[in-house]
Amino acid sequence: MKTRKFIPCLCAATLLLAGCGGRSGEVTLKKALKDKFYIGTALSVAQLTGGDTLSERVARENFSAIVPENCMKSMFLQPSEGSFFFDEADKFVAWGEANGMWITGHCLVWHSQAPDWFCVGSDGQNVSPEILTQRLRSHITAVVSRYKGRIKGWDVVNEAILDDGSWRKSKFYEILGEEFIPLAFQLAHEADPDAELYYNDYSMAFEGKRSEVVRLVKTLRERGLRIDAVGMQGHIGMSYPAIEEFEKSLLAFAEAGVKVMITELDLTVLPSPQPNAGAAVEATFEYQQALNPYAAGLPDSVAAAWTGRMADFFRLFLKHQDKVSRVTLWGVCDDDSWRNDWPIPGRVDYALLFDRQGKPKAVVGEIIQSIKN
Ligand code: 9MR
Repeated sequence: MKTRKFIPCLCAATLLLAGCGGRSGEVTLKKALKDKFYIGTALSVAQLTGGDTLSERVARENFSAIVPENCMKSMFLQPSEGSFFFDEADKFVAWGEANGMWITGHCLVWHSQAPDWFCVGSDGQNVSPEILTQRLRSHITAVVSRYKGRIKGWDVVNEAILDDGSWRKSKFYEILGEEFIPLAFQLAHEADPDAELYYNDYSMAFEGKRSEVVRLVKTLRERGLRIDAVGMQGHIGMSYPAIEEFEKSLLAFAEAGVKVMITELDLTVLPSPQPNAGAAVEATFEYQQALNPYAAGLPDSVAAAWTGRMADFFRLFLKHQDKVSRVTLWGVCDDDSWRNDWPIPGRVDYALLFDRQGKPKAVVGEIIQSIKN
């Protein structure tokens, strides 16, 4: 079971808003946003198995959509070739159904958290295009058809394009070139023709990435393949990205003919040697005390700046609610966030909408109020 760190809360606004936590009859985030877009959260295995009842309750009461933080990645679903492990994913889907959630699957094809066997043979060499095609077919078909009609949308391919618009030289790319993406979309569609299909990536505000993702969407559509939305991961910081650049990308993707989803939203307050790294998992740094400034609590001034920036992003999503189909936070309460351990392990961050006691932060009240007005 996760041990929650108690951090004195210095933010008076949070106390004032403690009433918005989701007790029956109160206006919660999901009620307020009901006619706008889904408001989602990533859930981890601890929340599925009763090890974290606080986050489970907060998720149930405040969110209308869920995505698995880790348990549907290929290294967990198919750790060795042909042997699937669905126990946790099954629990995740059952929990989502029992609680009336829109369920997204994450993610079918990703260079990270993929098992070694997927792309490499026993000789240590890349497998042939034919073998990789067959492995993609059996993985995607098994996973998507297992949850046919229950998982409503899939992150089919995750993080294939780099910030400058060039392609990530993943094993999938080395073996199949750009064709691995259309192939994955085609296989997912064959396995569940009703499921929505998405391309998902971070740092989408970069111009190079924006144009290449637009090209990708257009190519898929020209080839008659289904793609419903682009997922803009929202791993943002206090100084990055410029909200105008984020908006340009949102509009460019919508213009290309798909919906936009903000898929992995979290706003770090912590300093970073590489603030605009997005979610590049390889960008990690050693712990230094000086880079963990809020371990004992978040000063009011910093909390207010955080609230302002998160509110600005939500204002943007609401402004474009005709284009945005879902906004998903990457975790429920601050303690859950991967941001506490990336890009520097062992820090105390405040990246999500609910604090370590499961209380909604000031911004939640602001979002609800702005919709009421
Ligand atoms: O939050 C996830 C974390 O628990 C894992 O250790 C990490 C492994 O790379 O993946 C995290 O989730 C990632 C998501 O699946 C894809 N976009 C970036 C997210 C943060 O790294």
